[in-house]
Amino acid sequence: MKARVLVSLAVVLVLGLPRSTIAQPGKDKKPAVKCAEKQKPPLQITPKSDDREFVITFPTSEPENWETAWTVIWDIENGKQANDQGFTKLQNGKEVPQFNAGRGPIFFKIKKAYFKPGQKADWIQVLEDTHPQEFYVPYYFRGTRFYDLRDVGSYTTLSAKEGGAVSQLMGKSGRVIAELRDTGVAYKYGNLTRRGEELTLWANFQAGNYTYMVEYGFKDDGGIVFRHSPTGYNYLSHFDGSHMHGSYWRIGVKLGPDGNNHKNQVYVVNLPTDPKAQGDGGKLDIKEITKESFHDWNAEAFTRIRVSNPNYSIVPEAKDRPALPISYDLVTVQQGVARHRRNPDEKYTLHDFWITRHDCPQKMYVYLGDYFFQKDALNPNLKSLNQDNVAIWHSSSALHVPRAEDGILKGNSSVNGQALIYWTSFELRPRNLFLTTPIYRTTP
Ligand SMILES: [Cu+2]
Repeated sequence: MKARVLVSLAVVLVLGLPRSTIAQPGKDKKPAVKCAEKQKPPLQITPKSDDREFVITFPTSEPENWETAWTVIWDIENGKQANDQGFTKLQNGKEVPQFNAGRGPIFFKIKKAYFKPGQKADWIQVLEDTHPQEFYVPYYFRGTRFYDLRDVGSYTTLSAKEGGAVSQLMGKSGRVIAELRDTGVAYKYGNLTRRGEELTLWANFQAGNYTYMVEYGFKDDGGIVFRHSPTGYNYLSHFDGSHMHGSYWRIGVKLGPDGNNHKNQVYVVNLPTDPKAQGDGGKLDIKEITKESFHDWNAEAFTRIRVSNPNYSIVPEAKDRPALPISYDLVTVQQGVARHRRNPDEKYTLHDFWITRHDCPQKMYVYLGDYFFQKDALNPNLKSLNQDNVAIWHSSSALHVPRAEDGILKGNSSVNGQALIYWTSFELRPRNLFLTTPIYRTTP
């Protein structure tokens, strides 16, 4: 037994748990493997400070020989900070603050994120002011519904032990964990292969009986993965309480190096669905969005939203084409499309992507319907994007159909179990930020 306990951390990390260490039901009273000591991720953080900015380089196994890097500036903001920033609603001609000034931490923000696609490359800003702006939970077959961010919860404090094997509790308030993750095989052909890495920043929003996990995954290949998941204790302790967990995100994109990141262009990209347009001579349908507008995700067209910087290229021009501007594609991973039409205040759910200027006076996702429509007509005052920076508003939703595994039998209490986490996600994928495959190794 003692020998089992002494299985080295390295072996556990690399190979996973040897089968012989798994406790047999009813045989071992204590866990067979002790919790190994954690490693800290290799973040450059000012020691003993409330530093909310870090740099990480990849691959993390080669700190001298790194190839890509992220600089991330994050924050958790409270109700007063939100009100000071203009999170208001126009009511009878007056701007009414939407958060009680005493509300705790309600926004888990990436204030800025910069990616460096090579040691000699520029730092390229990607994000500016990105956060889940609402968690909306309407129940089906009854009238119950919750605006959990606007009206109810806040981000909770975490414990360092909740982090993975390579993790760190961040900030003075301890509401964020940074965690280094193996993301599996990044590419493979024969013996040319490597595993990918992601620095995940996560927090947990608690609203009464429910909580939401929120994650930002900064990948070694320049991608960013956005994830949300419900968990906690079901509001209704029976099977027929189906409900939607919607996470409504504001994704502020500002693409380019400092000093050259104010001009961006936005496109909606669709694969043509007409077979005639898919043959020889056909091409992707790429339309520039020049005005504040909404767009829908078409499953067959694999709709994505692209942001480009027309003034910054890494891939130079060639004989047969101009230089290729750097871009990021917002690619959504939909389990379904959550449309809510039962209540007049749910207009913001009627489209999948809303594009506004970055300085749009409407900062609340749930009032986007009021911003885009006046009664049922389009707001005539929607602005030209003018190739300025934009905010993309997008939701990721999970339909929760309660089951016995969600701890609802015998009522919702801590002794009976809780709803397991299940994720919704979407990604920002880099496009033409590299001259070749990121972190490619020709010698395995
Ligand atoms: Cu649920």
